Amino acid sequence: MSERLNQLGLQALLRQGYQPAEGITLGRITRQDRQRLTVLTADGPVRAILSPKNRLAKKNKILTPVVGDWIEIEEDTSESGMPAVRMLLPRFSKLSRRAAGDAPVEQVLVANPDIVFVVSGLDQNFNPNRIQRFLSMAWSCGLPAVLLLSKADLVDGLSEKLKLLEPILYGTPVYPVNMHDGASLEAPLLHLTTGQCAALIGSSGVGKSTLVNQLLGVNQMATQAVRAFDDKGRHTTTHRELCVLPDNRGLIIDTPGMREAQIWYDEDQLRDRYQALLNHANDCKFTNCRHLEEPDCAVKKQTLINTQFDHLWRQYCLVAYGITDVSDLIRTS
Ligand SMILES: Nc1nc2c(ncn2[C@@H]2O[C@H](COP(=O)(O)OP(=O)(O)OP(=O)(O)O)[C@@H](O)[C@H]2O)c(=O)[nH]1
Ligand SMILES: [Mg+2]
Ligand SMILES: [Zn+2]
Repeated sequence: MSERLNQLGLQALLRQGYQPAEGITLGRITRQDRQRLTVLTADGPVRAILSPKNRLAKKNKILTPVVGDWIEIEEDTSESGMPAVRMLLPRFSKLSRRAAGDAPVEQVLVANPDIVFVVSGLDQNFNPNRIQRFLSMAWSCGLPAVLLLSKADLVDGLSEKLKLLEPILYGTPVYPVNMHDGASLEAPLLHLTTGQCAALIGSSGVGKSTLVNQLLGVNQMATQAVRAFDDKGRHTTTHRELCVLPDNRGLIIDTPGMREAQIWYDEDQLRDRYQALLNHANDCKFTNCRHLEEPDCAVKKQTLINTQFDHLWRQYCLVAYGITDVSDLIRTS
């Protein structure tokens, strides 16, 4: 398969056992505008459409491709002059949130990310509760997170702010950065390599698109100065877009600023993930052990101390044992 597809992360797909059939056009969605998709293939970018057939499937929730998805596209372009999506390939990860509204509905924001870069400003935007919710959004999808604190060039008192974050980080790497200064972005970029994909999330105006442009070396994403009198920003970016970084440094997906981090919990996924740990529950000292702060807890012993996943495990316990209301985690900022 082509070098280009490897840069897009093909290896992860092959590792899952996917074998492209002869003559198939394979690609990764970089942008979606309603029914129209931009897809990167071995031959470069092409435009494709969700055909009526796809839309029917979409109604039955079989097919809802999003940015980051791998798809196969038809050769035939007779329908609209554009090839249609032939098949959506299985995802190996996804970043989801709880969709707006009362019913618990999953909204997949980004397909197949390897890591989440949570971006937060060190200026007025700085808010440990909000940062915690953005981190939880990644963790609850089983994804590792890295925290980028932007606008380090504009603010004082960094060490006090870092101290405030200590209790919520659980081993999350933190990088104070200036999005306009490439050198300050070198360290966080080490979390990405060829074919690996980072999804950016954070409030509006924190510098997600500025980061992407800095890494690309061109102004591909529109950016806009935050209004001087508040820190709300203007939601400059309105679509998600997957960008290929130069020099094989990986992939990054820009997203629109989020006003609130609505956490999506896939109970089944979490239960599967930790079933192996629960198998040790019989060895806990107390038969009614909740695997939180109890002494001689065999389950806790199995988890890695002080890591992001340990934190996720604790949150799972909180939910599974009904100690607190999940809505605490879903609450808006
Ligand atoms: N001085 C300084 N300015 C920054 C930094 N990061 C971003 N900015 C500025 O902040 C403003 C907003 O940046 P954007 O990149 O548009 O923010 P965004 O997160 O993409 O916002 P949305 O698209 O609305 O979600 C721009 O004027 C940037 O130049 C930084 O680290 N230092
Ligand atoms: Mg933006
Ligand atoms: Zn226990």
